[in-house]
Amino acid sequence: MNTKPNILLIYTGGTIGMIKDFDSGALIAFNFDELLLKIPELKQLDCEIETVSFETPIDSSDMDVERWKELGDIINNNYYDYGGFVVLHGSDTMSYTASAISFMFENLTKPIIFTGSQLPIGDLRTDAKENLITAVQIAALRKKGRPIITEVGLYFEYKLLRANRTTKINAEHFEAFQSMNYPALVESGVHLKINTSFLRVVNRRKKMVYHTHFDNSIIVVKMFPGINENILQNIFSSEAVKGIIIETYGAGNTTTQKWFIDIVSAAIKRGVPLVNVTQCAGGSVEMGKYDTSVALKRVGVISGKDITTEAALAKLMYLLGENLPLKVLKTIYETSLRGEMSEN
Ligand code: ASN
Repeated sequence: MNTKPNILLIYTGGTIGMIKDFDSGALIAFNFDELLLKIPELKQLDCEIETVSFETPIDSSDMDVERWKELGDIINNNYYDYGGFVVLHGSDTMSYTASAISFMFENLTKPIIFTGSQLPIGDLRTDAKENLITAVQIAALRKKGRPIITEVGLYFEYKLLRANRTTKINAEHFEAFQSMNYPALVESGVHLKINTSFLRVVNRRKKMVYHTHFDNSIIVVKMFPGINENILQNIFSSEAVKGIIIETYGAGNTTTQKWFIDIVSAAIKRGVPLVNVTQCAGGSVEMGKYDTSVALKRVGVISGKDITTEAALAKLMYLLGENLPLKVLKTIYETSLRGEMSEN
Protein backbone atom coordinates (compact mmCIF):
# COMPACT_ATOMS: atom_id res chain seq x y z
CA MET A 1 0.00 0.00 0.00
CA ASN A 2 1.27 3.45 -0.89
CA THR A 3 1.27 5.57 2.27
CA LYS A 4 3.19 8.52 0.86
CA PRO A 5 1.14 11.71 1.08
CA ASN A 6 0.14 13.15 -2.25
CA ILE A 7 0.48 16.89 -2.65
CA LEU A 8 -1.30 19.04 -5.21
CA LEU A 9 0.91 21.89 -6.39
CA ILE A 10 -1.17 24.74 -7.75
CA TYR A 11 0.49 27.36 -9.90
CA THR A 12 -1.34 30.71 -10.03
CA GLY A 13 1.48 32.85 -11.47
CA GLY A 14 4.03 35.29 -10.08
CA THR A 15 7.79 35.61 -10.39
CA ILE A 16 8.43 32.03 -9.24
CA GLY A 17 7.04 30.65 -12.48
CA MET A 18 9.47 32.45 -14.73
CA ILE A 19 12.51 30.89 -16.33
CA LYS A 20 15.27 32.48 -18.34
CA ASP A 21 15.34 31.59 -22.00
CA PHE A 22 19.06 30.98 -22.42
CA ASP A 23 19.02 32.03 -26.08
CA SER A 24 17.18 35.33 -25.74
CA GLY A 25 17.92 36.05 -22.06
CA ALA A 26 14.25 37.01 -21.56
CA LEU A 27 12.03 35.74 -18.74
CA ILE A 28 9.31 33.45 -20.00
CA ALA A 29 6.54 31.51 -18.25
CA PHE A 30 7.64 28.13 -17.01
CA ASN A 31 5.79 25.00 -18.17
CA PHE A 32 4.70 23.45 -14.90
CA ASP A 33 3.96 20.08 -16.48
CA GLU A 34 7.73 19.71 -16.65
CA LEU A 35 8.28 20.71 -13.05
CA LEU A 36 9.72 17.39 -11.93
CA LEU A 37 12.14 17.39 -14.87
CA LYS A 38 13.32 20.93 -14.12
CA ILE A 39 13.60 20.40 -10.34
CA PRO A 40 14.62 16.73 -9.97
CA GLU A 41 15.25 17.34 -6.24
CA LEU A 42 11.46 17.20 -5.74
CA LYS A 43 11.61 13.47 -6.51
CA GLN A 44 13.68 12.92 -3.38
CA LEU A 45 10.84 14.13 -1.16
CA ASP A 46 8.77 11.52 0.58
CA CYS A 47 5.56 12.37 -1.25
CA GLU A 48 3.83 12.19 -4.62
CA ILE A 49 3.40 15.50 -6.41
CA GLU A 50 0.83 16.42 -9.00
CA THR A 51 0.55 19.85 -10.56
CA VAL A 52 -2.26 22.01 -11.81
CA SER A 53 -2.02 25.52 -13.17
CA PHE A 54 -4.35 28.51 -13.56
CA GLU A 55 -5.44 28.56 -17.19
CA THR A 56 -3.86 32.01 -17.44
CA PRO A 57 -1.15 32.46 -14.79
CA ILE A 58 -1.13 36.03 -13.49
CA ASP A 59 1.03 38.54 -11.70
CA SER A 60 -0.49 38.62 -8.23
CA SER A 61 -1.32 42.32 -8.62
CA ASP A 62 -4.16 41.10 -10.85
CA MET A 63 -5.67 38.91 -8.13
CA ASP A 64 -9.29 39.62 -7.26
CA VAL A 65 -12.25 37.96 -5.58
CA GLU A 66 -13.05 35.86 -8.71
CA ARG A 67 -9.50 34.48 -8.77
CA TRP A 68 -9.55 33.79 -5.03
CA LYS A 69 -12.62 31.69 -5.79
CA GLU A 70 -10.93 30.02 -8.79
CA LEU A 71 -8.13 28.96 -6.44
CA GLY A 72 -10.54 27.98 -3.66
CA ASP A 73 -12.52 25.84 -6.13
CA ILE A 74 -9.37 23.97 -7.22
CA ILE A 75 -8.60 23.14 -3.59
CA ASN A 76 -12.21 22.33 -2.70
CA ASN A 77 -12.72 20.08 -5.76
CA ASN A 78 -9.57 18.13 -4.86
CA TYR A 79 -9.87 18.37 -1.08
CA TYR A 80 -10.54 14.69 -0.36
CA ASP A 81 -8.13 13.37 -3.03
CA TYR A 82 -4.94 14.98 -1.73
CA GLY A 83 -3.11 15.08 1.57
CA GLY A 84 -2.03 18.69 1.21
CA PHE A 85 -1.82 21.68 -1.11
CA VAL A 86 1.03 23.99 -2.08
CA VAL A 87 0.05 27.21 -3.82
CA LEU A 88 2.62 29.02 -5.94
CA HIS A 89 1.63 32.66 -5.97
CA GLY A 90 3.17 36.06 -6.69
CA SER A 91 4.54 37.57 -3.51
CA ASP A 92 2.97 41.02 -3.92
CA THR A 93 -0.55 40.05 -2.85
CA MET A 94 0.16 36.62 -1.39
CA SER A 95 -0.85 37.67 2.13
CA TYR A 96 -4.24 38.90 0.87
CA THR A 97 -5.03 35.71 -1.10
CA ALA A 98 -3.77 33.43 1.66
CA SER A 99 -5.87 35.32 4.24
CA ALA A 100 -8.95 35.02 2.03
CA ILE A 101 -8.35 31.29 1.52
CA SER A 102 -8.06 30.85 5.29
CA PHE A 103 -11.59 32.24 5.72
CA MET A 104 -12.94 30.18 2.81
CA PHE A 105 -11.98 26.88 4.46
CA GLU A 106 -13.62 26.31 7.84
CA ASN A 107 -12.48 23.27 9.84
CA LEU A 108 -9.46 22.68 7.66
CA THR A 109 -7.70 19.41 8.45
CA LYS A 110 -5.01 19.59 5.75
CA PRO A 111 -2.16 21.98 4.99
CA ILE A 112 -2.55 24.71 2.37
CA ILE A 113 0.93 26.21 2.03
CA PHE A 114 1.51 29.36 -0.02
CA THR A 115 4.93 30.13 -1.39
CA GLY A 116 6.60 32.09 -4.17
CA SER A 117 9.91 33.81 -4.69
CA GLN A 118 11.66 37.10 -5.24
CA LEU A 119 13.73 35.74 -8.14
CA PRO A 120 12.45 33.49 -10.95
CA ILE A 121 12.99 29.76 -10.63
CA GLY A 122 15.35 29.85 -13.61
CA ASP A 123 17.66 32.46 -12.07
CA LEU A 124 21.07 31.28 -10.85
CA ARG A 125 20.64 32.92 -7.44
CA THR A 126 16.97 32.05 -7.11
CA ASP A 127 15.21 31.67 -3.78
CA ALA A 128 12.45 29.73 -5.57
CA LYS A 129 13.92 26.25 -5.27
CA GLU A 130 14.38 26.32 -1.51
CA ASN A 131 10.98 27.91 -0.97
CA LEU A 132 9.23 25.39 -3.19
CA ILE A 133 11.04 22.27 -1.96
CA THR A 134 10.59 23.12 1.73
CA ALA A 135 6.96 24.20 1.24
CA VAL A 136 6.21 20.77 -0.28
CA GLN A 137 8.15 19.06 2.50
CA ILE A 138 6.13 20.94 5.13
CA ALA A 139 2.84 20.09 3.40
CA ALA A 140 3.89 16.44 3.50
CA LEU A 141 4.80 16.39 7.22
CA ARG A 142 2.91 13.63 8.98
CA LYS A 143 2.49 12.34 12.51
CA LYS A 144 0.77 8.96 12.93
CA GLY A 145 -0.26 9.26 9.30
CA ARG A 146 -1.99 12.62 9.77
CA PRO A 147 -0.92 16.06 8.52
CA ILE A 148 0.99 18.07 11.14
CA ILE A 149 -0.03 21.41 9.62
CA THR A 150 -3.79 21.84 9.44
CA GLU A 151 -4.06 25.49 8.47
CA VAL A 152 -3.17 27.96 5.75
CA GLY A 153 0.55 28.76 5.98
CA LEU A 154 2.97 30.95 4.07
CA TYR A 155 6.49 29.64 3.61
CA PHE A 156 9.23 32.08 2.62
CA GLU A 157 12.93 32.27 3.39
CA TYR A 158 13.24 29.52 6.01
CA LYS A 159 10.01 30.24 7.91
CA LEU A 160 6.49 28.92 7.83
CA LEU A 161 4.17 31.65 9.10
CA ARG A 162 0.43 31.58 9.74
CA ALA A 163 -0.70 33.06 6.42
CA ASN A 164 -3.39 35.36 7.80
CA ARG A 165 -0.82 36.92 10.15
CA THR A 166 1.58 37.92 7.38
CA THR A 167 2.44 41.11 5.50
CA LYS A 168 4.87 41.64 2.66
CA ILE A 169 7.42 44.02 4.11
CA ASN A 170 10.24 44.07 1.58
CA ALA A 171 10.26 44.31 -2.21
CA GLU A 172 13.89 43.29 -2.49
CA HIS A 173 15.08 41.08 0.36
CA PHE A 174 14.58 37.34 0.19
CA GLU A 175 13.04 37.68 3.64
CA ALA A 176 9.98 39.42 2.18
CA PHE A 177 7.30 38.53 4.75
CA GLN A 178 6.81 39.18 8.39
CA SER A 179 4.35 38.06 11.03
CA MET A 180 4.74 40.64 13.77
CA ASN A 181 2.01 39.44 16.09
CA TYR A 182 2.39 35.66 15.88
CA PRO A 183 5.47 33.43 16.03
CA ALA A 184 6.73 31.21 13.19
CA LEU A 185 5.05 27.82 12.97
CA VAL A 186 8.07 26.06 11.48
CA GLU A 187 11.70 27.18 11.12
CA SER A 188 13.93 25.60 8.53
CA GLY A 189 17.57 25.08 9.41
CA VAL A 190 19.57 21.89 9.35
CA HIS A 191 16.32 20.34 10.62
CA LEU A 192 12.74 21.51 10.35
CA LYS A 193 11.90 22.89 13.79
CA ILE A 194 8.16 22.61 14.34
CA ASN A 195 6.79 24.97 16.99
CA THR A 196 3.99 22.61 17.93
CA SER A 197 2.41 24.81 20.59
CA PHE A 198 1.68 27.55 18.01
CA LEU A 199 -0.04 25.29 15.49
CA ARG A 200 -3.80 25.44 15.08
CA VAL A 201 -5.58 22.59 16.80
CA VAL A 202 -8.31 21.01 14.70
CA ASN A 203 -11.46 19.20 15.58
CA ARG A 204 -11.43 16.32 13.11
CA ARG A 205 -15.04 15.40 13.81
CA LYS A 206 -16.23 18.66 12.28
CA LYS A 207 -16.75 18.62 8.54
CA MET A 208 -14.85 21.05 6.35
CA VAL A 209 -17.12 23.87 5.17
CA TYR A 210 -16.24 25.81 2.03
CA HIS A 211 -17.33 29.48 1.93
CA THR A 212 -17.28 31.48 -1.28
CA HIS A 213 -19.50 34.53 -0.73
CA PHE A 214 -17.12 37.44 -0.50
CA ASP A 215 -18.64 40.92 -0.72
CA ASN A 216 -16.00 43.37 -1.91
CA SER A 217 -18.11 46.54 -1.38
CA ILE A 218 -15.54 47.76 1.12
CA ILE A 219 -12.86 50.40 1.43
CA VAL A 220 -9.69 50.78 3.51
CA VAL A 221 -9.05 54.31 4.74
CA LYS A 222 -5.65 55.18 6.16
CA MET A 223 -5.78 57.99 8.71
CA PHE A 224 -3.25 60.79 8.39
CA PRO A 225 -2.89 64.18 10.03
CA GLY A 226 -4.78 66.72 7.90
CA ILE A 227 -7.24 64.19 6.41
CA ASN A 228 -9.94 66.01 4.45
CA GLU A 229 -13.48 66.15 5.89
CA ASN A 230 -15.30 66.40 2.54
CA ILE A 231 -13.49 63.47 1.01
CA LEU A 232 -14.14 61.29 4.06
CA GLN A 233 -17.77 62.40 4.16
CA ASN A 234 -18.19 61.31 0.54
CA ILE A 235 -16.62 57.90 1.11
CA PHE A 236 -18.34 57.15 4.41
CA SER A 237 -21.79 58.13 3.13
CA SER A 238 -21.50 56.40 -0.26
CA GLU A 239 -24.32 53.91 -0.90
CA ALA A 240 -21.78 51.68 -2.67
CA VAL A 241 -19.74 51.22 0.51
CA LYS A 242 -21.00 48.39 2.76
CA GLY A 243 -17.97 48.08 5.03
CA ILE A 244 -15.05 50.29 6.07
CA ILE A 245 -11.66 49.54 7.59
CA ILE A 246 -9.87 52.50 9.15
CA GLU A 247 -6.13 52.20 9.64
CA THR A 248 -5.60 54.25 12.78
CA TYR A 249 -2.60 55.46 14.72
CA GLY A 250 -0.87 53.39 17.41
CA ALA A 251 -3.28 51.51 19.66
CA GLY A 252 -6.32 52.52 17.56
CA ASN A 253 -6.31 56.29 17.88
CA THR A 254 -7.77 58.95 15.58
CA THR A 255 -8.47 62.63 15.67
CA THR A 256 -11.07 63.54 18.31
CA GLN A 257 -12.56 66.32 16.15
CA LYS A 258 -16.36 66.28 16.22
CA TRP A 259 -16.81 66.17 12.44
CA PHE A 260 -14.83 62.94 12.27
CA ILE A 261 -16.74 61.18 15.04
CA ASP A 262 -20.03 62.36 13.45
CA ILE A 263 -19.09 60.85 10.07
CA VAL A 264 -18.07 57.57 11.70
CA SER A 265 -21.21 57.43 13.81
CA ALA A 266 -23.49 58.19 10.84
CA ALA A 267 -21.94 55.36 8.81
CA ILE A 268 -22.49 52.86 11.64
CA LYS A 269 -26.07 54.13 12.10
CA ARG A 270 -26.83 53.31 8.47
CA GLY A 271 -25.61 49.74 9.14
CA VAL A 272 -22.04 49.94 7.81
CA PRO A 273 -19.53 47.95 9.87
CA LEU A 274 -16.45 50.01 10.63
CA VAL A 275 -13.31 48.14 11.68
CA ASN A 276 -10.40 49.74 13.52
CA VAL A 277 -6.94 48.32 12.67
CA THR A 278 -3.60 49.87 13.52
CA GLN A 279 -1.18 51.34 11.00
CA CYS A 280 1.65 49.96 13.13
CA ALA A 281 3.32 46.79 11.87
CA GLY A 282 3.03 45.18 15.30
CA GLY A 283 0.80 45.49 18.36
CA SER A 284 -2.90 45.79 18.86
CA VAL A 285 -5.85 48.18 18.80
CA GLU A 286 -7.09 48.88 22.32
CA MET A 287 -10.06 51.20 22.02
CA GLY A 288 -10.53 53.19 25.20
CA LYS A 289 -6.88 53.07 26.21
CA TYR A 290 -6.38 56.69 25.13
CA ASP A 291 -8.94 59.47 25.06
CA THR A 292 -8.45 59.54 21.29
CA SER A 293 -10.26 56.23 20.85
CA VAL A 294 -12.95 56.42 23.54
CA ALA A 295 -15.52 57.95 21.16
CA LEU A 296 -14.84 55.28 18.52
CA LYS A 297 -15.67 52.56 21.02
CA ARG A 298 -18.77 54.42 22.17
CA VAL A 299 -20.27 54.74 18.68
CA GLY A 300 -19.77 51.02 17.96
CA VAL A 301 -16.55 50.77 15.97
CA ILE A 302 -15.36 47.14 15.69
CA SER A 303 -11.94 46.39 17.16
CA GLY A 304 -9.60 44.64 14.73
CA LYS A 305 -7.29 43.99 17.70
CA ASP A 306 -3.92 42.80 16.34
CA ILE A 307 -5.16 41.68 12.90
CA THR A 308 -3.22 42.67 9.78
CA THR A 309 -4.92 44.93 7.24
CA GLU A 310 -4.71 42.07 4.70
CA ALA A 311 -6.59 39.66 6.96
CA ALA A 312 -8.95 42.43 8.15
CA LEU A 313 -10.22 43.13 4.66
CA ALA A 314 -10.56 39.44 3.76
CA LYS A 315 -12.49 38.88 7.00
CA LEU A 316 -14.77 41.84 6.36
CA MET A 317 -15.55 40.67 2.79
CA TYR A 318 -16.19 37.17 4.13
CA LEU A 319 -18.52 38.26 6.95
CA LEU A 320 -20.36 40.78 4.72
CA GLY A 321 -20.93 37.89 2.32
CA GLU A 322 -22.62 35.95 5.13
CA ASN A 323 -25.34 38.66 5.41
CA LEU A 324 -25.29 39.00 9.19
CA PRO A 325 -27.03 41.66 11.27
CA LEU A 326 -24.49 44.37 12.25
CA LYS A 327 -24.45 43.39 15.94
CA VAL A 328 -23.76 39.75 15.15
CA LEU A 329 -21.11 40.70 12.58
CA LYS A 330 -19.38 42.85 15.22
CA THR A 331 -19.31 40.01 17.76
CA ILE A 332 -18.02 37.50 15.21
CA TYR A 333 -15.50 39.95 13.79
CA GLU A 334 -14.02 40.51 17.23
CA THR A 335 -13.61 36.73 17.65
CA SER A 336 -10.67 34.83 16.20
CA LEU A 337 -12.05 32.54 13.47
CA ARG A 338 -8.88 31.12 11.90
CA GLY A 339 -6.19 32.28 14.31
CA GLU A 340 -6.02 35.67 12.56
CA MET A 341 -6.18 37.68 15.79
CA SER A 342 -5.25 37.24 19.42
CA GLU A 343 -8.17 36.55 21.72
CA ASN A 344 -7.73 39.51 24.09
N1 ASN B 1 4.94 40.97 -9.12
C1 ASN B 1 5.18 39.64 -8.66
C2 ASN B 1 3.85 39.06 -8.22
O1 ASN B 1 3.41 39.32 -7.13
C3 ASN B 1 6.19 39.67 -7.54
C4 ASN B 1 6.74 38.33 -7.13
O2 ASN B 1 6.13 37.29 -7.30
N2 ASN B 1 7.91 38.32 -6.51
O3 ASN B 1 3.22 38.37 -8.98
